[in-house]
Amino acid sequence: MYFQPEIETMSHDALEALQLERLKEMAVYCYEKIGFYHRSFDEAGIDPRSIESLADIEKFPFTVKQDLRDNYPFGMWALDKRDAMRVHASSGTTGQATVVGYTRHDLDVWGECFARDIAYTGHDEHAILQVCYGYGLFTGGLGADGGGLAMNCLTVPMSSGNTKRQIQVMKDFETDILACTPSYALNIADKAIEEGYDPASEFAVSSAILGAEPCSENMRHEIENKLGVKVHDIYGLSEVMGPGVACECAEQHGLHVAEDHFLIEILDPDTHQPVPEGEWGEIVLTSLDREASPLIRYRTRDISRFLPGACPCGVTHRRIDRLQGRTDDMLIIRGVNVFPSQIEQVITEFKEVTPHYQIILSTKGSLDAVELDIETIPEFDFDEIRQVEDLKRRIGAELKSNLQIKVDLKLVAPHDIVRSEGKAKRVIDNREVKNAWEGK
Ligand code: DLL
Repeated sequence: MYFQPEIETMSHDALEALQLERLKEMAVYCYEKIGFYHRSFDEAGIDPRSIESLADIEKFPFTVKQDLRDNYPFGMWALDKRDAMRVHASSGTTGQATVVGYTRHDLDVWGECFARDIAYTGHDEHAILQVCYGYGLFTGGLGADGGGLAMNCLTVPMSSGNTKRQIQVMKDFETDILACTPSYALNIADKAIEEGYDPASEFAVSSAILGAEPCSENMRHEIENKLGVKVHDIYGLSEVMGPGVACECAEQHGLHVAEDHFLIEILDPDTHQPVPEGEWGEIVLTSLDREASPLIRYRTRDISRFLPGACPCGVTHRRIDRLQGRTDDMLIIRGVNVFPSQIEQVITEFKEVTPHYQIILSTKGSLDAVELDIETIPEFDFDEIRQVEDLKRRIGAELKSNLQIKVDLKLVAPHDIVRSEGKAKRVIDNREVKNAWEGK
């Protein structure tokens, strides 16, 4: 299913020609309208009018989150703030917030991108879309909402939280598509089951557009089974555009990048050279038609890889794999690099535990220590000491053999770990020196 077949299925040559045309205009636009880019292109000795091929993008300097912070709030915008129509911002929990703008054109593009993702689920304008991403400066709620508007489908603007009500609405309104984070989808599913429903057979919901955080294959299956939905992973980020930069089609094998609006590179984070197709690297994105706050070569810190070959769904835009994590989420446990999503994949193999877990980092003496708390299922009997020790041993052995890591494992009772209504907090960092394990 396509929303804009003429764009989504265009030949790769035609797509590249479109990208080149847009890139040429965008480079000049940024140079002329944004002081930051004027200076940075001059410093790098780049003439924005010299672009001849898409590969010329490699000559341009990167933009990083700190650049947006240094130019807080509106210093990276290409127009006067009063000429934009919407502002979004990152939460700023790890530093100064980054502020981005959208004109009507930018909002239309965003709506189209999300509407393509709705079409990938097989639904059309008759669908009922329940948005349980948070509404506000976070891009999840309004981004999905804009997609519903563009698709012309009935949109239920729930925002996140009030899980009991989400379930009631999902049932009574006969929601077809749920849009929220994977951890919140699982939370909703568990709560519905606790209330005595079997959402898979009793609710109309058949698709879920889930993103904003990594989700292991096992957790995804659990959501699919409990809710009776097909999960479509969706990617986006406040700085570049909210949800809709890339999304999974019905094949559920990789996320098609909206390549008519974004030029994507996947680079080795150390050498900054493109990685070969199929190898993991950092996603770097360039806006091709953003008016309010375009970015050139934005280093996302997100890790993915290009999937080779044509997709059977017919969409010609390239696919990236589901994100492995972020370079700055990567933990180095006694010299071994590991992402929380890899730990999740291992622990969710065990039927005695749930996908609710937390990694707690602390300082012991002069060393960093890692505790992994995992919640058990309600039927698990903590009085059976041998059973508890045996499960800990088996999970520990699996972590060791799959990821070569050794952690201090704690099994905790159901509901000991706070449930997420948005992005789950998987890592709690209580270390004295926090950046000791920071990724590349
Ligand atoms: O999370 C935008 C969004 C909202 C995407 C709703 C999808 C759905 P930020 O809060 O700026 O924006 O966080 C962006 O979240 O750089 C990734 O590290 C992570 N992220 C986003 N989508 C995915 C995904 C929104 N599908 C950061 N899988 C990004 C894994 C994701 N991580």
